[in-house]
Amino acid sequence: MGRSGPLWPLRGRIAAGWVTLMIIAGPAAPPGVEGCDGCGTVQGTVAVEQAAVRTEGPKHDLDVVVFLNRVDGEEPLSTSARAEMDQRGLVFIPHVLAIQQGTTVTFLNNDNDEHNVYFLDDRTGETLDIGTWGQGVAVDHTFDQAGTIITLCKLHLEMAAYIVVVNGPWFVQITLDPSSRRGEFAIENAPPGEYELTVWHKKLKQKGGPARITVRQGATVKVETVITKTKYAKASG
Ligand SMILES: [Cu+2]
Repeated sequence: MGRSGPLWPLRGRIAAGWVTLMIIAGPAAPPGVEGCDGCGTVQGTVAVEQAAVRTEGPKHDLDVVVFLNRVDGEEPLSTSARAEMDQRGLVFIPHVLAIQQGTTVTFLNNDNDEHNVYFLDDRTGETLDIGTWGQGVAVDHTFDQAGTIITLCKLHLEMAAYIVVVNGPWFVQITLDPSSRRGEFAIENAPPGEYELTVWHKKLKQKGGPARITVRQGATVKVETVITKTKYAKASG
């Protein structure tokens, strides 16, 4: 899931720089590192265990972000990419947005009502109000630090979205299959090295915590992961 079938054959052309197509195709293809000779692929599954999952409505629980962090001393990478988050029908769209640090997000208002945007850093509890504006207005904000930013509107308490900022280009956002509660992912163009693989979900935690993986030259690493309620997710060791 997470990759729309008809667009999939175009992926090679998207990677070659068809920026317009990439926007239409949405967040399925992570930027990776262009022309990464000898890089590897991390491929796997995400399954939900011992937890209820809401499968319908604008705030469903099917969004998952999988990302790699280098743990071998290589510096995190930044980007000047751009992304968008809309406010339409009293809903932030998308509900989950995964970006690389350095990305500038344009916050749009397509409703008749005014909307506010403020951020709550899930880790530090810090908040930042970037303002309140009316229909047709767009405000940019650049996210320079990795972390989960809960995005809220002070005028409509039911509005909430999650911006997952990762510190490298190796991430993918997928949608779990609503009947099986499972999803598959592939992260390409990872240079050989040591990584931690994190599965992010707004409510559930990765069982056993982030998984340590080694990417070898030109190889594919397979990883099966489980997300579950926090009380079942503790690492065993
Ligand atoms: Cu609002």
